[in-house]
Amino acid sequence: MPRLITVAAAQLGPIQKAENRQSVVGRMIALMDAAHAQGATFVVYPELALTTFFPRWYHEDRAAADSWFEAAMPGPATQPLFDKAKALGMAMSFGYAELTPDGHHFNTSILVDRKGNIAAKYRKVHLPGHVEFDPERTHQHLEKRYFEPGDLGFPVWRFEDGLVGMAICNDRRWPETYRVMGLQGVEMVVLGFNTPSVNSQRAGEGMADRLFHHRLSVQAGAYQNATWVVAVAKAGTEDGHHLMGGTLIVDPNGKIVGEIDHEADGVLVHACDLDETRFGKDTIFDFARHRRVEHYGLITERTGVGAPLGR
Ligand code: CDT
Repeated sequence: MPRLITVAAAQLGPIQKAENRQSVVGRMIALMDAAHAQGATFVVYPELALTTFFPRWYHEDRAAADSWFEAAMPGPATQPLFDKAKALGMAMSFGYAELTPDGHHFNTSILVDRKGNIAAKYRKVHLPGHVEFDPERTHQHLEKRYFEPGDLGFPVWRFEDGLVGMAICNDRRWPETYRVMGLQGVEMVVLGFNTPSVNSQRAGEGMADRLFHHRLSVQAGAYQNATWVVAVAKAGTEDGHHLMGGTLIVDPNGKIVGEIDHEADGVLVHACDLDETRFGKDTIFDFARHRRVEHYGLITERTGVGAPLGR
């Protein structure tokens, strides 16, 4: 019997600054209905799914940005999403800006089980961007201003019928993200992203390069750790700022099994056989047999580049 998770990558089209949570949750519920109609039992939404990608907007007063954050999950606006998931018996994952009771701010995603209970939480570790307004950039990317780095690491959970981990957007570019989960036997990584289609510090780097780096990172992470990866975009133009899209599902062999080629709300459904992870995990990426940790010390000893170890 194959161990199947029929997953829906539920891409959101643009969310304008003026669109409220109730409206976005309505769109997410419509996507859940579409996913359910296509046989999915697990629906994955993007990073910061409930609002526009607000880190592009500078608030001089840091506290003014708190209006983008959720102090409770579920809260009044998101409760209907949880109710719908429970009614349909759907598991889900989505990202949101988390404000903790003691005043901490994180870029967070959660796993919610088929009964509507939060089963797991992840807080984005690799925050891109900058703290202060940067006039040199074509657009701002103020994640380092509004969020603290995640404090929960990269755990993997027994979820649905497999071992599932989470990452968020920029995390997908870092091999450490996948390897820490790979060392826990991860079989499916779910991640949401908001990627501007232009590099704010390199105007010539447009959408083709951005999509190339996105696919390269996700496919490499999947292959090198023999895991499924479900990567879900927020896409399209938000108040004049374009997000590139590129929602895709990658198999444990590193191959793209499906991709969304538009910038609107839409679902990509795939029945992922978790046992397909076995071949890679038992052969070329059998970590216990092949890894040489005695040579990997620099990975945790150094953050940045230091002196070469050779002559
Ligand atoms: N949301 C997010 O992490 N976006 C980044 C943009 C990097 S450019 C500052 C990404 O890795 O796609």
